[in-house]
Amino acid sequence: MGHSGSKHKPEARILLLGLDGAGKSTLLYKLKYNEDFHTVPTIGFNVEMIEAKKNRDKIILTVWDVGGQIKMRAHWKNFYQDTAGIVFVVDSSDIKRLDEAKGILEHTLKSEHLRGLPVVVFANKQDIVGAATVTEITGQFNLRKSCNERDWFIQPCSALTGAGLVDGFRRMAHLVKKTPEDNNIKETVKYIRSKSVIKK
Ligand SMILES: Nc1nc2c(ncn2[C@@H]2O[C@H](COP(=O)(O)OP(=O)(O)O)[C@@H](O)[C@H]2O)c(=O)[nH]1
Ligand SMILES: [Mg+2]
Repeated sequence: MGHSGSKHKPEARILLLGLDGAGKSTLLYKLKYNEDFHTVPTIGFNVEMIEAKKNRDKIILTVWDVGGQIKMRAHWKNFYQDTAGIVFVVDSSDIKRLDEAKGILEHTLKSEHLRGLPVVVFANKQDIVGAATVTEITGQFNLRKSCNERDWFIQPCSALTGAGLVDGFRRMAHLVKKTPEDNNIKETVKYIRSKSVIKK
């Protein structure tokens, strides 16, 4: 999928969040190129555009990976403006960090800018034996309560094999409501540069 032909389709900005190591970069590259990629920790942000169907129309999801490392978390709020949906990636195999991930998601959802936005939680790394299931994560994260004022969905996936990714983003395309006219990728990049939020 190239950038050409995307000009007249609505865009929706999707925030890709999750702890470091959850699999965000792997997921993005897998989606875009449909092949495994050697990934390095995200410095700053990556963005990919995904064309998805929304009912009979097409919608461009611009998926922003703003990095999950502790030093980057303070910058997340700078990306909240004009966001249409949240994708939260969980390393389901890292049982020891599930509570930490839960805390970060809860904290994120409390942000005023993200009020009412749809959430798709990707229960990633399902290819690993012993990974927490969707049912277990839903319970441990208390998702029914923390997401009770928004549309939400939890998608099992493996960013490594690609299983579940398309389904999850399709779901997101259906859930996003806000598609501001002026929310295009060039304006967003300009905005971020002007604020000098993150320098490459
Ligand atoms: N087994 C397995 N490993 C994964 C999966 N997704 C990501 N990883 C690995 O987890 C590590 C962290 O992934 P990365 O995409 O860099 O995480 P990020 O910090 O959230 O961007 C890398 O070694 C990936 O190869 C998955 O679905 N299954
Ligand atoms: Mg990364």
